[in-house]
Amino acid sequence: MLTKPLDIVTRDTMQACGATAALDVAGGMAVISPVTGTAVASLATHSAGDAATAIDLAASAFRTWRMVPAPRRGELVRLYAEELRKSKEDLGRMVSIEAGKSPSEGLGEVQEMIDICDFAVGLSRQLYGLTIATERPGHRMMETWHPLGVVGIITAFNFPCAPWCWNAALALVCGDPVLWKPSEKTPLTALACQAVLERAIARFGSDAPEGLSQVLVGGPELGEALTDSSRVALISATGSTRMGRIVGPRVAARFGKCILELGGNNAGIVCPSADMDMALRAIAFGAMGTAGQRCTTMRRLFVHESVYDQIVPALKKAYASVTVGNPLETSALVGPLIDASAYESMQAALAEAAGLGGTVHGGGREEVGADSAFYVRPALVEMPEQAGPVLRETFAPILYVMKYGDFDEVLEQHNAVGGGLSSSIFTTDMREMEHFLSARGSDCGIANVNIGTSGAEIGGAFGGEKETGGGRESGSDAWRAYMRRATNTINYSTELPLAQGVTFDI
Ligand code: UN1
Repeated sequence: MLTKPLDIVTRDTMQACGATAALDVAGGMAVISPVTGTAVASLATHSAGDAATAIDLAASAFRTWRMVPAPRRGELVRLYAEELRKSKEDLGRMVSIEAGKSPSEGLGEVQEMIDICDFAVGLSRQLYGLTIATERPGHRMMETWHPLGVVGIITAFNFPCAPWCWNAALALVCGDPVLWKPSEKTPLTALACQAVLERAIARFGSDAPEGLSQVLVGGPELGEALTDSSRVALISATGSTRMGRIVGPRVAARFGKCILELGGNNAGIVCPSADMDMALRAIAFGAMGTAGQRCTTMRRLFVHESVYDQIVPALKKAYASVTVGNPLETSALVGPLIDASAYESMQAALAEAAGLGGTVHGGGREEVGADSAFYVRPALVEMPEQAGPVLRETFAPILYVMKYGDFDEVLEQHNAVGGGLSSSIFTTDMREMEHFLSARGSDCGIANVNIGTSGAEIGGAFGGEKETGGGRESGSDAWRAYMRRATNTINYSTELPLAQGVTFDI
């Protein structure tokens, strides 16, 4: 049991991070912890006017920051990684309080922030451009990467800090100030991350301009202010496909740039040759971890008919026995849903699945503490076919299981949904594996073999296709989205030959 009420634990944790925001503003925005379903803070919010002022400040910070050498910018991110290491326990606890994650998953999210900072520090010396052969004698052609401008970052409740940091760490080394609009459900974690960054900025010194990183707390009007401002060069938005359908066209209308990381409808395929024990454990984490509230959560499972009676009973057992409980007071593997509306969408999807002939195992409410907290037993649903709710993302722990016979057909079924984020195959057959990873295989941004759909490392590019939005964040060459490319042609000869053999003699 916690020795203090949750609002006091919250206050202590925020203080330990160095966050000074008033947490008890009369009439402010209530921050509800899904752990208890009760308010842990009441925060002042920003207005659209405040957002405009923040954009002004960020735009002026850009003028300074873009001229600071990239390796020096990397030094700020290096200091941030140091501060994050010091505050890892506290930030992890904030994630657990606000998003309801188990301590291990809360800490894991902070570790993702540390990892991307380390990556970005190295990157600050590797923002390479190409040198390109020219057709003209005495000429040289090259690409230069320049800072892009202010980056607006919109994040979702389920990962209240890591996706911000994937964006912010890269943006900062690339020379871009950041403006963060966190989910209204998880503003405290954002304020805590900002406070920890401010400690790094204080150590870094005066090269860091005022307004280099700012947080905007409040409702959708703040996201709109960022989306619609021509002074915000890039919007990186993580959240639902519904949100992406609003943000994408608005940013495109002003020719701004966008990175969209939206919903997924991620599937696994269990082939006859799979290592069944390994598959079982991977599916359990992928489908039930974080109470099914990851964009990478496994939501569909195709099982070959020859092994269906082997793996499905084992899965049913795991679903019936997995521990569901208060993540701050027990070692439960599955914590709460974020709120009542998540619970209602889950129940609606289960009822719809049953109406289509699905057999639902689990999925009911578990009494854990107050009525205002929504804990559920994860649901395993055996479906006769891929239809109804199986075709869409319900942000809750529901795994729809279907039988397959033919490998080519299952690949078609796998790709026959809107989401295109993550995917897995469980097989020890090399041909199946390679087909799954080939051009006619998984159409997702992430395609895995013998691991689940979730829990990606930061070193790879993260994101997906189709209704997932097409953006890529985090590792690999995702940094290019935060910079603008200039192609430079330099003539060091005494002649002026024109390309393509064109003549123009005056
Ligand atoms: C998300 O759910 O928005 O791959 C991000 C994963 C994590 C990131 C999830 N590294 O599950």
